[in-house]
Amino acid sequence: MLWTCAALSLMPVALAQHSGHDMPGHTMPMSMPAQTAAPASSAALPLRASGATVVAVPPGIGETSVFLTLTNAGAQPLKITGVRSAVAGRTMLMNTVKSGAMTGMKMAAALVVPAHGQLVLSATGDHLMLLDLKRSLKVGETLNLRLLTSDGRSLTVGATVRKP
Ligand SMILES: [Cu+2]
Repeated sequence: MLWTCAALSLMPVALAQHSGHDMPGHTMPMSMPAQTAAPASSAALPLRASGATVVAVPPGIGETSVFLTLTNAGAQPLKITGVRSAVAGRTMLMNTVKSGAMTGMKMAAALVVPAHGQLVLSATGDHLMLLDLKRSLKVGETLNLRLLTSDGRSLTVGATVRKP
């Protein structure tokens, strides 16, 4: 099933819609609780993040979207299988999908950064979501996000809270 995601919408009420969509996908339990990350390998990921942005939402809104560009300098594709943040009780990876005239989003098990390539997470495409926010986010503050890969490694990214 598809549902709308205000982060993807061109409408000015985007944020209110985003926060309001308590659709089934958003209430599903995540595959891993935040406390149990896979043991990290010592080898650094050949992965670089840029432009990491957490969309600012009004106080009391419990969820938001994350956009960034990931560049993989390695010869193997890298699968992002999760994201962790101290400010979010739950997180999701989202695919943007089109069904006829409708654009919506659905949960993804993984997002792939191609070998020697980029994965662009944006307001008009695939993205990450932070849910069950534990506090209000301040515009301009930097939040640490930990991106988990399928091989048990992780990349910590500083993401700035910005107005859309
Ligand atoms: Cu979304």
